[in-house]
Amino acid sequence: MKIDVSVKKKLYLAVVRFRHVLAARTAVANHTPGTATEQCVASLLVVWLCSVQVRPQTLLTMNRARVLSYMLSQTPPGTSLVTVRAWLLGGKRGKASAPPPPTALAAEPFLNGSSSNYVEEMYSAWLHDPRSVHQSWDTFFRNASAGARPGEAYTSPPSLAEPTPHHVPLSSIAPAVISPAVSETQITDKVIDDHLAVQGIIRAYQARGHLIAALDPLGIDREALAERPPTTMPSKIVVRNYSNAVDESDMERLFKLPMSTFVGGKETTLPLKEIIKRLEDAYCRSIGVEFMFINSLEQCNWIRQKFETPGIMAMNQQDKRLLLARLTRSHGFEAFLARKFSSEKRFGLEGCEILIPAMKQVIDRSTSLGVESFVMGMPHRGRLNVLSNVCRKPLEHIFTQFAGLDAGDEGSGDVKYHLGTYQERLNRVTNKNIRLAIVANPSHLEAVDPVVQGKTRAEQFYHGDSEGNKVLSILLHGDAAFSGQGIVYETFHLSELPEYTTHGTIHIVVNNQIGFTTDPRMSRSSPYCTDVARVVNAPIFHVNADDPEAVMHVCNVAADWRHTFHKDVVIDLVCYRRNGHNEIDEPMFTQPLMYNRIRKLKPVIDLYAEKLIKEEVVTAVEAKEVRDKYEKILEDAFTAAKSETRVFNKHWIDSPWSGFFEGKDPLKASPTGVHEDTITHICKRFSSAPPNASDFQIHRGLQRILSSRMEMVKARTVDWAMGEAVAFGSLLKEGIHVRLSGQDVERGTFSHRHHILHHQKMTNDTPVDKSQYNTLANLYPDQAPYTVCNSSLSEYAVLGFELGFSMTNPNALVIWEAQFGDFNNTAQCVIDQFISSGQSKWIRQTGLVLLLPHGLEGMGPEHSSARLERFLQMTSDDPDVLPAFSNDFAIRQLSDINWIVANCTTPANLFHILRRQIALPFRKPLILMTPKSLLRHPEAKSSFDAMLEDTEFQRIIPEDGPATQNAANVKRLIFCSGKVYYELTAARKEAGIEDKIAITRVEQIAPFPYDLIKQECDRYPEAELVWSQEEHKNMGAWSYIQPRIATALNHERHISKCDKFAIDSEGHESQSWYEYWFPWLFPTSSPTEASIPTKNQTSIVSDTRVLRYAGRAVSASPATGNKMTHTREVKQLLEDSLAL
Ligand SMILES: Cc1ncc(C[n+]2csc(CCOP(=O)(O)OP(=O)(O)O)c2C)c(N)n1
Ligand SMILES: [Mg+2]
Repeated sequence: MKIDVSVKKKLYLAVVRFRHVLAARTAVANHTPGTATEQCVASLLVVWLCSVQVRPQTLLTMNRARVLSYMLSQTPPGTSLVTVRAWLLGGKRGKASAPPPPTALAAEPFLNGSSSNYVEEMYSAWLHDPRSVHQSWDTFFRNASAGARPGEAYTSPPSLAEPTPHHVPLSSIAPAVISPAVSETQITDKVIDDHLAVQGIIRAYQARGHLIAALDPLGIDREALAERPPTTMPSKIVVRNYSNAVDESDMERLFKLPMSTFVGGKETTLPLKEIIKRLEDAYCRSIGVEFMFINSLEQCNWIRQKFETPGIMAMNQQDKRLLLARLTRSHGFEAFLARKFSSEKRFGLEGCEILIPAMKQVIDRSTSLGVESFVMGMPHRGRLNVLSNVCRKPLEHIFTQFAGLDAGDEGSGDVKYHLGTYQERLNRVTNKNIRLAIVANPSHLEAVDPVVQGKTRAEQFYHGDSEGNKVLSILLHGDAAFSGQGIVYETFHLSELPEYTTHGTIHIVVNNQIGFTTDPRMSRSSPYCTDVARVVNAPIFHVNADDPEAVMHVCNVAADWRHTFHKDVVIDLVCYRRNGHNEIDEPMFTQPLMYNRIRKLKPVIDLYAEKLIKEEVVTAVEAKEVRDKYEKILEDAFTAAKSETRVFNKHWIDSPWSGFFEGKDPLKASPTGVHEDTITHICKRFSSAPPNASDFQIHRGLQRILSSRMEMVKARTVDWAMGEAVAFGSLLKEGIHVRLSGQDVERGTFSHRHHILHHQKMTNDTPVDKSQYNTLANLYPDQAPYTVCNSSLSEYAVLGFELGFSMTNPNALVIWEAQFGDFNNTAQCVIDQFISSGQSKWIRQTGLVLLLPHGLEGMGPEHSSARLERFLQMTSDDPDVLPAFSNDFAIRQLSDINWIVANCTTPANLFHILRRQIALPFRKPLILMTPKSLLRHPEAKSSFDAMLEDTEFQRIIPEDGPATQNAANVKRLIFCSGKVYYELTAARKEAGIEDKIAITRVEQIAPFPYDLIKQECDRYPEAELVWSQEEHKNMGAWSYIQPRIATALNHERHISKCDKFAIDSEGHESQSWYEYWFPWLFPTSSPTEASIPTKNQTSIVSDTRVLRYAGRAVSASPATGNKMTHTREVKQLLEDSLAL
């Protein structure tokens, strides 16, 4: 006979729907008669016991409310919980009148007319395969076939969830109470109550066992299990009220184990004493597991199984020996540095030496599960040890960092405990090649987290690793920083977002229970430093760092978890800090008690070696041999390092791009203009509905936008959005991946972009917007992918993420757009510590673009200023030095500067500057002020002509009106940048003075276009020079422009290339990045006298012309909040600029 699988499925679903009945069982055990929910609970219980009576079809069509009311309707009117319970149990409790004794019909209530079809289905299925039906049916049909009399064949289902291997007949656990032939409706109240209590105890251990786990090697944190008097009774801290439900006399009683525990192994019943012992072993020894807040039952069960299964933590001898060897190295490294460089800061790992074996275990395990690349971020603590013993960075490179040597190449460098590295090596345990990167980071704790995530995501993206099976991020944290820094929270919130997920990060906290001089009582309000991870349902494994084998176990589980569920997980290494914050600090000043304890503690290497010697896993001689061998390796490297005379920043690059620079002229950019056909094709697609337009309903307003775009195509013009789209589209055509990320970027804050079209028709199946069309992703069949993604409402994490993304592949245009420019200030750390200074500190390049809406539009103090002045202030070009003018002036400037700051006024210039990011033979961050009102300004449009092949980015846009015909008589030359240009030209036109005033736009502000500005000034020899800006005088570009225009006009100084790079103490020129990558283009030569600049090379040739400021006065606030004042200020600005 054929089984109808849908019946099986439906029954299962029905059963699952009633999972909450389990809760009812607990409620019954704990109930207070007369509560409001009593009726419901009673009903649930009825349905639980009689669930098979309900037709699955009926159940499947009912929502939760209906299920409840249905249940209520099944309950005899006026029945109280006590009554129902008494009725069900056949007991005498409760004052309500007892229900009638069970009859045959009452015992088998499902055998009624309305369920006959269903029963038949079940019976057919059972005949075919008894395992295909629920256990209760199986029992029923078995008993009935064996000739049981009516009323005796039915046994109530043991559980409403999936059948469990733990199922045992109740008769076996309560033999004194019932005989096998007796129905369980006759089980006593006590049996039920006690079982429910034991279930509660089990659950309590799972949820709260960590509260008494012996996690703290110092033992100052809490009353750990180890310190409690030995007893078989469960701890009240863990089981709370359940401790009253059982007493010593219950300890030897057998209890059936529920399916929610794995402590039984193959056993289905255990004495209570043994259950408690096993739970304490699993949850209250050296490991404290926090996971019961996770919403997924599957995930909770997975974790239970990983910690509860008897013997699961056992380790074989070989692994123990490996662990000892790794601990030996970790300890030996710190001890060696302490001896050799006793007065140097190194932020050693002493007190948490287990970190090294822990990381290696995570890496080994993950490698065996298929991971090939690890991207890591970490703070100062133990960093050198990790670099050496986890990444296998040559020891010589590390030791030379202590030697105070000169830099042998480009870059200002960084302190040794911030540097990154990239290593490829063979993982000896798995015999697989792996890549390991530690991302360089600033002192700012946790700031590197999102950068690591972005880099990881990019590696996954470019390797086609859509599930994160090959690339894994590991983030290390300090306890104080993990709980204190908001960026941790922001980063966690990226973890499950489709375009930002790295498919699970393994977090390891070096929880030394102190941050600098502040202990947890003063540094956080949460019970654990790891609580932040709970927001993403990440399991948290606290572990005593002095129990190395327990640590290895959680590392394995963490790696397996990440592999199985692709979700974040936290390992909290509870340890101590043997020294002060750094090796020179005195910790007794502030933590005398803690440090008194610490001084009495043996290092973990000694503890573990003693343990293994006692277990006869190693001998004392063998343990010593391992130590001596490593000591020799260290000594040899130390001797070799002594012969080094320079340190090289290039040894510390975390994201090498060697292939990118090969064969390129370092000072030659590719053209940025494109063929007209390309422009037309992209513009047409950008102006059209999806190809399957008939099935895809576009919003009416959007249809209008698309039609007006098509009109522009006919007129061969583009507006801002279209200029941007052509830049993106043409890069995509050339195989360049484009990624645009930020808040609401898909539509655009100002509703101008609309890169994702949404199908407007809703169906019942798609209650949420699901049908979307990404136009730019569908321009050419062989184009590169286009990613446009609305981000979480974070600037710090998202900008950090995009920076990390951009570091991975130089052949990608990665863009972060701020909702309004001023919001970049909450990402200030990324801007200051990474973007503006990253290349200098870590010789790491990035072409990341920041789009920052900027401009005073009368919208008030917020949303007006992207703080242009700050970016300009951090620009690394010298205001007093005029670089030599040459054919490659513009690109040399770009190469030398730390970033590019621009404010474009035409879509064509936007198009070119975006494409130039990729056309350059190197990568520089681009800080772009972007407009708001210009997005729709009728004049802020460009012709296709301005984007064709022979065109390029215009660093300045000179005056091209009547004033150019009359240059010698022009009275004033106004320089300006950004949208104020359009206000100035309109006012000038109105005043009829277009021939008297020339207006030149400075589009690229930094590096400053000295050459072109000087040309402009020379073109209008009689003109007064004015800088006009809409920002207040102490803001905007004025402070940057003023000294540079002065330098352009009044100073001439020939500066040789080497002036931009360090000259060492012997007068040798150090290498620039491009000399490093392109040595054949720069043959080494001894510096001549002429090429070594001196301070006296400046010569003043003229000081007759000065630049006047026209604009708003200084202000503390970026813009007024008053409309009238705004209008007045604009009027004043225009008058100051234009009045002759
Ligand atoms: C954002 C930031 N604020 C302050 C500091 C200064 N600081 C450096 S280490 C440290 C203590 C860090 O404690 P913890 O995170 O527990 O790491 P540990 O040093 O204990 O390993 C502080 C406050 C910093 N580096 N970064
Ligand atoms: Mg700490």
